[in-house]
Amino acid sequence: MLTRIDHIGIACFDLDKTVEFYRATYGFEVFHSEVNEEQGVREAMLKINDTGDGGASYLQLLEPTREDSTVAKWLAKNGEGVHHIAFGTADVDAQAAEIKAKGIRVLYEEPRRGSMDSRITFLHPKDCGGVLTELVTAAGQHTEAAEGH
Ligand code: MC0
Repeated sequence: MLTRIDHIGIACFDLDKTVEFYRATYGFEVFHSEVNEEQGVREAMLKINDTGDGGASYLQLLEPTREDSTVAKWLAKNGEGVHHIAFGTADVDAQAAEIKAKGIRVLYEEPRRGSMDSRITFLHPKDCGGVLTELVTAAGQHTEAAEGH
């Protein structure tokens, strides 16, 4: 089951400047920041609210760390803006399998490491109405309900 919008990923050229925009305009503060070398991004998570499933919803601001990263490629083509949407689930493996069985391309064979030690995978935007879609299980959110998988 998908139980929350985990985050909305927003691609930007200058992370510090974008963080400042969200702080000055809306009052959102950085909850967490990190570099994810595998994904080629430096990112800031701005927490919006906790959610009823034990998780939370965030804005995820993304700056590329290298020119061959997916975000750099996307920025060169589209400029700054919404890059992807992420749905939260207690069991990313089961969700990915279920969605794959519907004929939608799941980009990773096995979920990879996402922000704050979450486990993530992506669905191909061409199979999702033009929206790059991520599935996320937050660290510590892999519940008993998911133990069967
Ligand atoms: C590419 N396309 C998109 C898109 N990226 N459409 C909507 N939203 C996006 N973000 C479209 C392109 O416009 C193109 O359409 C087609 O998909 C193929 O794209 P491409 O530019 O030729 O690039 P590919 O095929 O090499 O790669 C696209 C793909 C890739 C989605 C497979 O970007 C990918 O693997 N993304 C998942 C990983 C990722 O994005 N990581 C960064 C966030 P046309 O019509 O021109 O053919 S990391 C993150 O978010 C982590 C840290 C976290 O949440 O914790």
